[in-house]
Amino acid sequence: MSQALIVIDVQKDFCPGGTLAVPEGDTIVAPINALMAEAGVVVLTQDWHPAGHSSFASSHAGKSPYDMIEMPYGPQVLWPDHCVKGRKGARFHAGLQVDHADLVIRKGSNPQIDSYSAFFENDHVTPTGLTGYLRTRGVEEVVLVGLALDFCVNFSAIDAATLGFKVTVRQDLCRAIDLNGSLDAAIVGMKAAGVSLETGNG
Ligand code: VGL
Ligand code: ZN
Repeated sequence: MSQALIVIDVQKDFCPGGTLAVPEGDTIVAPINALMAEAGVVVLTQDWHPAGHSSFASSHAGKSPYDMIEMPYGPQVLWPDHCVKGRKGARFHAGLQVDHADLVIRKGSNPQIDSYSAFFENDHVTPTGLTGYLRTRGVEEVVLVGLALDFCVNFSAIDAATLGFKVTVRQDLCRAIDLNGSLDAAIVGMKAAGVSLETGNG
């Protein structure tokens, strides 16, 4: 069965020095490069927001980063401005060997809806198109790595499992934000969805 490696959001803003830095986010770059070099289908995702995106705290008067608000599609964490399309922070980490990619998929461009998952926006209805790409390439199994384990990797893994893909998350090649227990909750949720969490090749 055909397998795809999906590398989630290994971008400057999610690495140390970025505006929404994930601790140790840069330490996974070299081993992800090695994995991409051996993978069949390689997909990179890129968080790609317009300036003033509704997920930014700066877009909401009186709100601070990491506050929660209610959006029409459910609760939403408010983030520091990050991954604004065209700006430096939205670029991939400089060490990521993007030449390995078959497809780069950008998400989060709708000003009104956040998009953690590589498959759907946070309304869980609007598709990114990735499902069709994977299915037409005969992919049945996906391996996920990247940032952040408790947000974009988590949502992508659960959607992939719900869509019927066999899903593995390489936990050693992810790093988490860990906001108010989000990491533990993500692990419980992924396991419940049938995602296998693995470390190394064993
Ligand atoms: C992400 C928060 C906001 C992620 C993206 O890539 O996990 N987290 N936007
Ligand atoms: Zn984002």
